[in-house]
Amino acid sequence: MSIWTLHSAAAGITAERDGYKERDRRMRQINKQSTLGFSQIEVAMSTLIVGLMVVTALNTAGAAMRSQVGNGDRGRGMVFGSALMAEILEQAFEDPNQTPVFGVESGEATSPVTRVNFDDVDDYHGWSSVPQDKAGNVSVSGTGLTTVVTVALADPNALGSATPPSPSSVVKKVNVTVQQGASVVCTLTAVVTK
Ligand SMILES: [Ca+2]
Ligand SMILES: [Ca+2]
Repeated sequence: MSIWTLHSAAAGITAERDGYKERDRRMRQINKQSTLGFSQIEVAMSTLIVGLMVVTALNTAGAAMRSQVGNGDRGRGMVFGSALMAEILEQAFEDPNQTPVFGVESGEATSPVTRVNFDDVDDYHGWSSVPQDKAGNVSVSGTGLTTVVTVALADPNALGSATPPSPSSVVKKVNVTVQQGASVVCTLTAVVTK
């Protein structure tokens, strides 16, 4: 083997080794870029997942809080609605002292408006006020609530009807509704007869 041949072989080995080095360098660079890209994707996904978890937790907490507020309003509504209904049911079917009319009779209206002179069931028709007793004392615990009363002659054969086909003069249906703003928190219904 000549010196030239040995030199050429050595040069070939060197070139091949340099080629391997270059390939290794590129592979390391590609791996580094892949690792960097993967890390960025992981961070983005983690941020998204954490964000979704926070939103879900806030929604759940908000729903629980609204439910608690709703239950509290319903409880208060039942207390004031029941008290008002009980007061109405204690009254006479029609005015005991003067010629009965549907609604308040002469001299029963007061200013400021109270129920102090109401003495029959239909005197309460159209009543709408913050919770207060018959004398007009407003209940602090009823803040935010409104009590509304409707009274109407009812058809004993269609008591559930909002527009009774044959209303009787001896049957009255009383509705007491308690509202929180525009939302109804409870409704009580009673039927009274003469
Ligand atoms: Ca009346
Ligand atoms: Ca009356």
